[in-house]
Amino acid sequence: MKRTNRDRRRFLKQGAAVAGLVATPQALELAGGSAAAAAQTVVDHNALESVLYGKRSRFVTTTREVEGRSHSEQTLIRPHPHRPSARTPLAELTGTITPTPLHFTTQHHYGIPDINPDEHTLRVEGLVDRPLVFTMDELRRLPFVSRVYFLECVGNRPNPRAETVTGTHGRMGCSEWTGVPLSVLLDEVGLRDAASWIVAEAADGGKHTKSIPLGKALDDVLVAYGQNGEPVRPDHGYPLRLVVPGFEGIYNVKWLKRIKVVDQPYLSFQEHSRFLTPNPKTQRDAYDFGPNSVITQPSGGQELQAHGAHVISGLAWSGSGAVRKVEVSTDGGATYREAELAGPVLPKAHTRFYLPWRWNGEEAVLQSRCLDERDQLQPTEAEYARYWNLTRGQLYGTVQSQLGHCNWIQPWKVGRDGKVTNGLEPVDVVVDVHA
Ligand SMILES: Nc1nc2c(c(=O)[nH]1)N[C@H]1C(S)=C(S)[C@@H](COP(=O)(O)O)O[C@H]1N2
Ligand SMILES: [Mo]
Repeated sequence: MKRTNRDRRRFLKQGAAVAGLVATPQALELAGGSAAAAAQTVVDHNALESVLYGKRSRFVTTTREVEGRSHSEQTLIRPHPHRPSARTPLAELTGTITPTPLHFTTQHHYGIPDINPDEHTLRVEGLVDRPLVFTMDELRRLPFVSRVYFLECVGNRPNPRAETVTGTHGRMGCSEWTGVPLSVLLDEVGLRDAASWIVAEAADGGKHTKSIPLGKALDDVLVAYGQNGEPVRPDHGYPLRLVVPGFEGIYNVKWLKRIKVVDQPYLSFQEHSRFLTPNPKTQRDAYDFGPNSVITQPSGGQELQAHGAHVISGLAWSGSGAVRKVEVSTDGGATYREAELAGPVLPKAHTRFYLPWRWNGEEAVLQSRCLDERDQLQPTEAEYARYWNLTRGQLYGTVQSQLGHCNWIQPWKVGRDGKVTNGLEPVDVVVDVHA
């Protein structure tokens, strides 16, 4: 296998040299690989192009994972077959920051607009004293902050039918966001007394629109133009997006063009009764994601190569603040041990945890649970179902956006052969928000 690859690479190099051209798609096809995979093999790290904009090693081929069957079955409307959404390959990542090109992306039906920042403006109006229109240049001249926050789609859910952690939790990422606190802009325009909500609107074809309580808007919401040190990329909202820390991803309006200050939530297309009427059972948690965690290593689809020393590692986060503690079980939740937190523990951000573990070759069920700074503990599937009075059939047969925040524990089972599989009891049907 290795030899074949090397032969292919030599073929590609020679072919390109003889023709004096970059390998054509036909040549790549001839070489037997997919165009994308083969293109990886001709990266010259000393080429000016590679030096101008860094390239990764050709031995690193991790990509996002395009949202499932919607794209093979073109008749399904959601999401649009030619405007793919994609998940973060969580098992391949280290640390807490999601590399921007691997950060999951969701664009519903309308695709990614190509916006010229010189022509883009943000209008702030409604129940204000001085409605204002900001150009990108004007926004960049205002006070700004850089903050690390996770961004998670409500579509994430432990899932007995998913084979990997990308399948269960790949609709999330964590970035350092840079931008103007929305409170600064609202201060500039001056709020009228009746102001109690804001409505944020996008410049995409679908005018993605979300209502956000004013208290949140004045708290920690950012109007962001930077992600991980560079401009927000087109798939994440270039040139401007809202970052609404700890809230569901859908609030984080990309390609932001208008903020209207209002006195009640607007029932836009993206709204849902659950977003607008806080559930008395959860009170202030109606918007914030609760405590959550998942083991990424080892996780579904991986294989332990040897008995002995391993490290169990994963991510923990909470929309309500910082992670206080993560515990890991290797016996399906019968006993837990406290994990180490490996690095910065920031509010509403991914926190990396690990626990050294010796695998003795026996079956093991690995799972983690997160306790957040408000002493909220991540529930098991049974605890979650009991609390909401749902059967397992309802847990997995209800679309996530109606169910709420699906933060119950996802176990992974290690077999005697070292293979890691899903540790949840099987179910026949899982209804998915993107299916
Ligand atoms: N304009 C616009 N903003 C949007 C969306 C969209 O379709 N259009 N999708 C929302 C949803 S459902 C999610 S989960 C996040 C995803 O952000 P990302 O693509 O940067 O990961 O963007 C939100 N903001
Ligand atoms: Mo989402």
